[in-house]
Amino acid sequence: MQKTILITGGTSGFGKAIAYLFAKHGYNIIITGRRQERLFDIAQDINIQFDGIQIQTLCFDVRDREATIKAISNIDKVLFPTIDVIVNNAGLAAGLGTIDEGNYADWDAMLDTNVKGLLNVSKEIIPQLIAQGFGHIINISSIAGKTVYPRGNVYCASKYAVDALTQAMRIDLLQHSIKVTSINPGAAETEFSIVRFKGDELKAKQVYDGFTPLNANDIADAVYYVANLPAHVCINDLTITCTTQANSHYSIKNL
Ligand code: NDP
Ligand code: 8X3
Repeated sequence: MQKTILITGGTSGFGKAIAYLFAKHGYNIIITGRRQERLFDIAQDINIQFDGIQIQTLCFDVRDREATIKAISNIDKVLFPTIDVIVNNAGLAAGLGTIDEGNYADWDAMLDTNVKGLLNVSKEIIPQLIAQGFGHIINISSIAGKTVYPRGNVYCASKYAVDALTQAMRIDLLQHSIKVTSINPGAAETEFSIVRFKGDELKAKQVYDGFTPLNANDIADAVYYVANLPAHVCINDLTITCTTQANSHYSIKNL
């Protein structure tokens, strides 16, 4: 039977690349995001490029619990009888400043999206995984969830929470044969820094000056690898950086 992957944050960056890669390999795709037009365009393009797969788009904000419940309940059970893989990818950093410079709106956006949004989606999907007796939850954390870096404060805290939740989910879902994996990327050039710097594209570009960062396809490849191992094998935790970045502190730019 054809497998299905649900990817949150499928309108850009990692999520979009994951959708294309899994579609290329014959998975049915469910992508979510807030930007309806992008969801529509991506679904249309995937349908044109890849024959024989089903695709559904769900437009909602993961911070909105009621909208999340409604959207997940709208998944077409006939087209998608199983959910084999879910990638909790929707997330963001908002701002980069010392703790005294932070603002409540940015803190809420990061914690509500990266932590509570991940929980909202997971809570709505996990019953189906339990009923199936299999499934794989892949949480996109970050190297920021492994080591705190200057001015990263609340973003790092949100990713430390993702790391803790990944470990906790793995324990709680062991009895149901559900795999839980954390993928922890280092610097990757997507829309991430444009969002972090609130549309300042020049500032975003400067983050990647002087080295070759990861790109979205690198992370999609890793997700595909961990999602397609034998049933008895689970990669628990995978940290990936570009060759010129050792961790949150050390890269070729600051040696
Ligand atoms: P992008 O900004 O390119 O993509 C983020 C995605 O998340 C978009 O599809 C966006 O969709 C979605 N999203 C954001 N907020 C919400 C929300 N409230 N509700 C629903 N969807 C939302 O960034 P990346 O692809 O780089 O980021 C993906 C994940 O990877 C994030 O969790 C990020 O923290 C993490 N990460 C990124 C790294 C990097 O350097 N790029 C490194 C390590 C981790 P839309 O706007 O349409 O809602
Ligand atoms: C995104 C990568 O290094 O900006 O999680 O935290 S970093």
